[in-house]
Amino acid sequence: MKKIDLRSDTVTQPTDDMRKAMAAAEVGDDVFGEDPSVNRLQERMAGLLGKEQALFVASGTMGNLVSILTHTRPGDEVILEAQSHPFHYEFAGAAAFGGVQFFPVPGNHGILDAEDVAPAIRPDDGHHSPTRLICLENTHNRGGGKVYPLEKIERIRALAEQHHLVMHMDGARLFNATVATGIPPADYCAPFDSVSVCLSKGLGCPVGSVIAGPADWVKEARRFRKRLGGGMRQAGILAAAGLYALDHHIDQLAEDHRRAKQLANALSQIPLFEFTPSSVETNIIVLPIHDPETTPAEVVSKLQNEGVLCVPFGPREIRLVTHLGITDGDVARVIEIFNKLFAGQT
Ligand code: TLP
Repeated sequence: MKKIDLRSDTVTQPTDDMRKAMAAAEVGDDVFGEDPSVNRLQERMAGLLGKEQALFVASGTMGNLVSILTHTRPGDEVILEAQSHPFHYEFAGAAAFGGVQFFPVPGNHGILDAEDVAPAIRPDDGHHSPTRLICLENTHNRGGGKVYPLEKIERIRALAEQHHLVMHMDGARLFNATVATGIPPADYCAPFDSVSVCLSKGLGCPVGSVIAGPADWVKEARRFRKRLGGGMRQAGILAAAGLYALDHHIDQLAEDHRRAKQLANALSQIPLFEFTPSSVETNIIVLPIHDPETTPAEVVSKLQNEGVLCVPFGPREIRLVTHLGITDGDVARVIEIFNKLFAGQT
């Protein structure tokens, strides 16, 4: 039985053409700054994101960590959304390696307004650790792939400037946001001092993320990357996958979004999972389970027995993610299996 893997957009296999591009990559020692493929990827990403320079890093987690370490000093406070990836899934790296404290603020499906952020900014007095950085996530993973409205980001930026704070975007899925809205990546990144973008999610690369910001900031970030053991050598083999993905895999994200919406429309008709399908804006579906007797683990296990993989995503939810490896036929099959297993259940 063919498995249909909707656990994450991280599960993609590199395509044959991507593997060919990797095999043919020109490489050098990147700790010496001599890997032509890494340098090309960094220059290209800096241009796309509208920043002076960019730096290839091993993962999205490393991208956020290096960025936070570069922006802060031990004892600083970072404002981020309460469901954000660094707060939930990054093993408290900023606290463990940087002595940084998080101030998590609940948003609406992961999206914060300036009015939510303002009360979390510490007064400059003898009682509080200084707020230094605001991190926003676009698209928001635990928010169900929500796209950040640019006006909200710009209002938060104005607030940050009033308080002399810097801003970082966890743009693990930034290209999903740009494809969904038509907003160019550089416009989305302009209100931020730094950004982190993953190549290993919807873009379908096996490994890698890129962070970007001002040249002096990237110089410092390069030191933190090395300190964390992230100075890679002939990393051009990986960067070549990134360059290939920028050419071939950005536009297809629209197909992932179309398939996620089709799936959401069908699943929302099953009473057990009823929800507003228009809330699905990109490639992530967070599906609520209404029956208190049915656990996410049970739903996941029943689906797994039929060859459909997804993950529990909270006490009452499961998550399904479309990606490069999911076809229209897969979506039709998943809908069929959901109906077979759950249509009669409320
Ligand atoms: N997210 C993964 C899991 O860790 C939850 C997933 O399957 O969605 N920022 C965001 C918004 C992310 O969703 C992720 C990965 C990361 C950062 C970290 O990227 P990696 O996995 O490359 O360290």
